[in-house]
Amino acid sequence: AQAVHLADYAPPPWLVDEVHLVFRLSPQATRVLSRIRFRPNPATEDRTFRLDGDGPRLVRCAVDGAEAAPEVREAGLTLTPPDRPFLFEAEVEIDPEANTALSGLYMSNGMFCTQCEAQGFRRITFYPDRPDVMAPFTVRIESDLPVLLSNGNPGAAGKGFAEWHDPHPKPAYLFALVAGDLVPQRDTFVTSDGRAVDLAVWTRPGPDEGRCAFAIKSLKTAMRWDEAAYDLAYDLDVFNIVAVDDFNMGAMENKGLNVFNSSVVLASPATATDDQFAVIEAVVAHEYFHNWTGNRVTCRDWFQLCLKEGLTVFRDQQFSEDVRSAAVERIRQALAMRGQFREDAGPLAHPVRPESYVAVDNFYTATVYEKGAELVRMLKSIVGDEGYRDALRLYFARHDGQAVTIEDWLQVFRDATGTVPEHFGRWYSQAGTPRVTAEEEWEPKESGGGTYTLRLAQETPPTPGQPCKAPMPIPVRTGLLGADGSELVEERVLLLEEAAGEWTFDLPERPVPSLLRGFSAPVILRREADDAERAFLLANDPDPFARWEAGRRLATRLLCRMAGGARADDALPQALRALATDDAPDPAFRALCLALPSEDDVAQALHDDGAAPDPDAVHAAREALRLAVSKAMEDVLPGLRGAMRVTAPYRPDAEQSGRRALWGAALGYEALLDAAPAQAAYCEATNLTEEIAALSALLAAGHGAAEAEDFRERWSDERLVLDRWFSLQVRFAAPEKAAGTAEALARRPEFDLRNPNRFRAVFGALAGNHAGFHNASGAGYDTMADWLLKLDALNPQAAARMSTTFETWRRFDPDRQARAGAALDRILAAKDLSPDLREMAGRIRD
Ligand code: DPP
Ligand code: ZN
Repeated sequence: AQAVHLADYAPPPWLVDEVHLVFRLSPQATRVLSRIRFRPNPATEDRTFRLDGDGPRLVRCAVDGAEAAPEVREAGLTLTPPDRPFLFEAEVEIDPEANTALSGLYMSNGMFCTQCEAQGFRRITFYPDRPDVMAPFTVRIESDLPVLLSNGNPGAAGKGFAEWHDPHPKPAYLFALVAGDLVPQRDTFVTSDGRAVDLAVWTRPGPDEGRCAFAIKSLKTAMRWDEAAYDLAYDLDVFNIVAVDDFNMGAMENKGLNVFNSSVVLASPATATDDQFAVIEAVVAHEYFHNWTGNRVTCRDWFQLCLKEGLTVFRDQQFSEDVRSAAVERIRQALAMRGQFREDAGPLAHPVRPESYVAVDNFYTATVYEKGAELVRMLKSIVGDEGYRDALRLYFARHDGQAVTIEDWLQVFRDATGTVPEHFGRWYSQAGTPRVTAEEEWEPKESGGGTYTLRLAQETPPTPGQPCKAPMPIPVRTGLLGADGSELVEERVLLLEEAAGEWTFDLPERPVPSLLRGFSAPVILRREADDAERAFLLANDPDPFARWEAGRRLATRLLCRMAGGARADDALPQALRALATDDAPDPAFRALCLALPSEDDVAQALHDDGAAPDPDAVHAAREALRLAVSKAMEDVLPGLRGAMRVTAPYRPDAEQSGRRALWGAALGYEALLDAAPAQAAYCEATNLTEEIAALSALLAAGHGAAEAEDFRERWSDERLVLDRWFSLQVRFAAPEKAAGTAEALARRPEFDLRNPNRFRAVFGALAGNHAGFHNASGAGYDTMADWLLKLDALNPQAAARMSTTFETWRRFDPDRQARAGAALDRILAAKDLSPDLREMAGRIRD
């Protein structure tokens, strides 16, 4: 497989005016008949006619009704086209049942379904499978299955067939088809301009039918929100969502027919946790928001993926901030960005807009999604709310129905606001996390008070292929606090545009600076600060993110010292105790503060300091600190748990889930001292959130074997809940046992290599067991490599994605590096390795 480069982009020689598809469904031999109207693209002289096609067997083909004999090679079809618009017709055969890659048309539990992003459509039939070719689609599905769905609005239907018409021109990656024995949960939404839209969430008959209410409610909330916040209304008569068990990603925004991994759509209090409800709400909104940001305005090519994903993630973040707690959501987003920082710090670092790829599916990353969203957020903070609103209005007015680029996106901001910093585009082209260092100076005045100078400087470390970086505009939201915690000046956004900048303030007293409030830029702030100052900010900063971050830094520094042999000191445990018992902050916020940084975070911090982290020492340090916090809070934990216990009927909203989160955090600390409360909580649990919190508390404290067995037996028929059991087994296994546990679980009859959720449950958890995966024996690396290879033979995309578990291997000591390197070499040497996994393992190994 060859690399594709952004610089090589050329417009499509042929455009498509109309697509007509007929599907004669059959599990092993589906026939697809296509009629495609092509016309020469006036924007180019090139008339090469080549259609992508990866797997379909060509049965016959015609040009303007006359039989044609195209050349069909592995990756496509070519023929000599007439020099005018023409009708291309083809009949192909495909085998959905043999499609274990879950890309294109495949079977899941007897249901036909599709996944076409990014390049699945070419596995269905021959087509110019690139996002800048957009066309209206008409689809006829022939099958005896009771429910036959595709994009757009329903047309004629009868015994054994159904027709669909999607009037909105779309790229092939947004095509979808679903057929099966499905049941709908229906609702109606009336748009702001008075059109009724039929909504439905489709599941298999059975218990899943009762688990759609929350998704439908979330969908309606999202539809209303997009009208109010962005003035964007829905544009078809129907909106369908289908839950599918075997799915590579979270969900897919196909026009009018979203297909969802069942784990992000189905929920009931007994079978989903609060966190899962929150994810469902966000993902339903995300996919819905794509209807405008992605579908109506799409990407010119896959290098522009962040154009739709960064913007749509930002929009779903805004939505969650509005319907939940903005402060808590922002902290969660910052936590997600730690994963992006990790990516930026390792061999897989790439710009938000990459410049080359082998398998585009390997670029559905934290950098494109999460950092992409941060760039939109920064733009908004730089141009202001009004400027942002004007820019987005212009974006849709100018580009509706088009496939565009990041240049088009930035131009819209320039034209609408005139104020976009010159070098903002570097954020899209330069990889790596900028380091911002802050230095300050205080010059007292004789008249009292003094002059405070704040100097900021930026530097971005080299990343693969990018040794030198230029400065980027960085908005640093800043507050200056007095000794009593009050704000000495009004909060300001300092825009650091050059390598260094300086700001002065006349102040009545020397301030404590609160920098990067609200996580105003995706950078790492470097500032010499002592623990006392961090403790002060943790106690006093009015900005919730900065407050949380101060506690986080305090804990990370302490854990780094402890990993080097120091003992736990009392400052952090006492600060957490004070916070836990302070009734003023939101319980969800307090729960987030009580969660210690992960072992991976600590390892990364040590690595940033130039040390090779010892995973066992990091693990031991974190365990010791958890125990120290428990002891410092011993007398307040039962009271806290009692106060936070929710007795009202279950609601998955921010208020109740925040209380349950703090309840669970207290229970977790308590379990380290006494298992009885968690054992009782497990027995008394009235919902899955409490059940999992209690079970996790027990397992994390070295108990819970009987409860885990009970959990497995009770939930053996519930695929999604059983995933949690698989995951907990590995996550809480002792480091030396983690790899063996994962291996044993993968050999159980309930383990199904064809189900990506189950694979992630086991092997995602193995990677999440930091000391287990990086165990000195190398067993974690070996087991991961074994199973990635097994998975790769069936599902290359899923295997390639999971291989990112190796991305931190260079952090560790030479012995571990040798073992991880050997595991990667074994992957790279495997016969019939997919291009997907080869690209990833190769980039990681280099
Ligand atoms: N486009 C999907 C999403 O992120 C992923 N395929 O919504
Ligand atoms: Zn998306």
